[in-house]
Amino acid sequence: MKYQKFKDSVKEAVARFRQLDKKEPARVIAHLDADGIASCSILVKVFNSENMRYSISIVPQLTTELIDSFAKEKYKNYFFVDIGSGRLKTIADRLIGKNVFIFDHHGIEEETKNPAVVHVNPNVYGIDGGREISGSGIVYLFASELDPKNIDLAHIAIVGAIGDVQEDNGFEKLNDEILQTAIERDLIEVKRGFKFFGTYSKPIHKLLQYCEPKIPEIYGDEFRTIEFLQELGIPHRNGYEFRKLCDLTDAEKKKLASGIIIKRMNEEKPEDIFANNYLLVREKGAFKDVREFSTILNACGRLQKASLGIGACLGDEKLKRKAIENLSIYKKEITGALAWFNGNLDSFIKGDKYMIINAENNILSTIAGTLGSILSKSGNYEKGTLIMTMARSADFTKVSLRIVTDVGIDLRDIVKEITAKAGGEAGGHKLAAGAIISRENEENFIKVAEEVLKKFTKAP
Ligand SMILES: [Mn+2]
Repeated sequence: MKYQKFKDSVKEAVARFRQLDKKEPARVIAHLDADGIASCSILVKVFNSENMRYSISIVPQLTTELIDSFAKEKYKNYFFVDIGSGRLKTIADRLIGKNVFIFDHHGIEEETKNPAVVHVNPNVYGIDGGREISGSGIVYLFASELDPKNIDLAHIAIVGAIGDVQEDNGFEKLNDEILQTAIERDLIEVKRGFKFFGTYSKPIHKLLQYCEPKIPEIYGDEFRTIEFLQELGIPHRNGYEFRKLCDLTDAEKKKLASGIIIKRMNEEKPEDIFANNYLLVREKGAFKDVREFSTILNACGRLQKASLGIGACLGDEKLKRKAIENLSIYKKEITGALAWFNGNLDSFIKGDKYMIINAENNILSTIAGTLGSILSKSGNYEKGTLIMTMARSADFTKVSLRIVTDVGIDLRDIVKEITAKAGGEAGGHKLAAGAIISRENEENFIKVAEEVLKKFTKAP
């Protein structure tokens, strides 16, 4: 029943879309992560086939100020993808006289009665938008309802869902339906294989040296990694070229798997090195593996090169190459952010189970959250530790909050409590929340944040 209602809302959106004057250019606002860019790409494909013009903005979060600036623009038709529900009422109240479409799977601010707003969100019907479908999944359902030829974009929705970490040994419900369609259409194949990242892009010894989960004894040591491969009888080179994990024969992969499991014998789950690999049938290289594809999109969004990511989703070979180059720039940014962090350990605010890091202009504001995520997974902090990172963009300061393993605390509640007292606008969800504040407010915000973080981490 709830699925039927949700799908009816998609049909309703299609009916409303058909009534639009297609000569009017569309205004698209998307979230800057992989799912946002994937959502945007599907919509662009729709606009292209309808001969519609469009203008795109990729944003980290929707502040009231930003919504007001969109409202002032002369467009008539607005599309918010993978973003918008968290500000539903504000958008509805401020984009007066506009047609507004919101395709989102995030939590909803407050329902609106404004009939000019078409809101498609599974959470409205009690479907879990965190697990069952991504923003790009919703845009895909819309696109394929509008024109069945768009069913051939099903794989893009899976790239978005993987980007939003909705895969866990397979997909649930709506995502799984989309995956099955992608398999039937020969767009994706699912193979059980190593869970390591970089099968199609990294030299095998580089991959194993730093892979997750780690391989004891060889971790971080290039020489011992090559030695390990030699002992297994697996050449890491073919002539002058380094081999990749995807180049290994099945027999070599089996030898490698048992070699790794033996090295991991003292770990909790030595054999925890396999996962489903989602492979795009028509792609090769770094775009073959959906996880690598979504990482590239994420990098494009965070370096303000979303157009490269959109081009890659639409199959433009030149933009794909540029998108890969962009990934290495992104990796350098992250390496730089970690180096800055490690060089300034004494300058952070550290509490019993919280830490506040204000990077100011030392890292990109778009990777403040990434730094927090990496630190929270580093194994260097106690379970339940709250990590708040801050960094400046040209016009605001971005705040991100992460936690070391999920202990049931809702990070969005914490950020909301801080912004209620200190100002700024909160966003995000349970395990990755954030805020946008003014630069002048940093000092005051940190003071309030410290009290609130203290309160949330106090032993009961
Ligand atoms: Mn999303």
